[in-house]
Amino acid sequence: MQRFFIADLHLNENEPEITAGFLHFLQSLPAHCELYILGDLFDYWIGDDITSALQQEVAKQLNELSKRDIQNYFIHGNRDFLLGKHFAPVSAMKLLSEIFVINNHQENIVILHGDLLCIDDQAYQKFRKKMHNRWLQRLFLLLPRYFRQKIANKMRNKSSQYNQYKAESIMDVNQNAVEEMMTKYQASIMIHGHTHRPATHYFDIADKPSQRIVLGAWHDGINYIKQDESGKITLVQNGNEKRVK
Ligand code: LP5
Ligand code: MN
Repeated sequence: MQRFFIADLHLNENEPEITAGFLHFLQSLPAHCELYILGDLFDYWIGDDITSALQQEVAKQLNELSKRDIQNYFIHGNRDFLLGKHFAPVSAMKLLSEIFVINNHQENIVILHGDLLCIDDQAYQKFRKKMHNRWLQRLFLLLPRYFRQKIANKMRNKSSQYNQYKAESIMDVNQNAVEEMMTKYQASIMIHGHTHRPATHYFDIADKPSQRIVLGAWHDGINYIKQDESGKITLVQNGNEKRVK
C-alpha cells in the first residue's frame, strides 16, 4: 500500500496559492493509495455548522478521491480539533484517534499531530487540556457564530503574542516524550507535524535504530511524506525528494 502524509496546511482564504497547491496535490495522488492528514489542515475550525466556500470545496475534492479508491484519514490538530462527525462524511474522511499506529512490513509507525509531545511548553499543555474538555467544547459549539469567530480570533492573536516570547526549544518536542511514546506503541518510526521543522531525527531506543520524521508546513511550499509499497520512505519538500528510510 502506498501512503502519503501531510500536516499543517493551515488552509485559509488569504493564501489561495496554498489551497491551489493542495488541490493540485490531491489530483496528483496515484489511485488505490492512502492519504493521512495529520492535523491543522485548516487555519482554525469553529464548528461543522460554519463552513466557508473554501472548506466546502476542500471537502468536495477530498470526497472525489474515493472515485480513485483513495481513502483519506484525519487526525485533529491544535487548530482544527473541533472538526467533527458532520464534516467527516462529506469529505469521505475517516477520523482517527489522536495517536494512531500503522503496521507496515512488520514494523509500527506511530503518527500524530505532534503538539502532545511538546511537554516543555507547560502553558500550552494546560491550555490544550482545557480545549479538549468535552463540556467546554459543547458549550462553545452552542454559542452564536459571531461569538465563536470572535473567541477564535482572540485565541489566535494571543497565541501568536505568546509564541514571540517562547524559546524555540520549548516549542519543540521533548525527546523523552518521543521515546516513551514510541516504546509504548512498539514503533521504530514516528511521523508528526505541528512544529514546522521538517527533518528526520535518527536515534536508538534500547539499542534499536529508530527515527522521527517531521512534516513541514505548507506556507513554505508543498510538503509531504511518501511511503511506497516496499516500505521506502521519502520526505518531499518543494519538489526536492530526500529518501529517509
Ligand atoms: O497555533 P500556533 O502555531 O499559533 O500555536 C500553537 C499553540 N496555540 C494554540 C492556540 C491556537 O492557535 C488557537 C486555535 C483556535 C481554535 C478554534 C477555537 C476553538 C475554541 C474551542 C473552545 C472549547 O494551539 C501555542 C503553542 C505553539 O502551538 C507551539 O507548540 O505554544 O500555545 C499557546 O500559545 C498557548 C498559550 O501559551 C497559553 C494560552 C493562551 C490562550 C489565551 C486565550 C484567551 C481567549 C479568550 C477568549 C474569551
Ligand atoms: Mn499545530
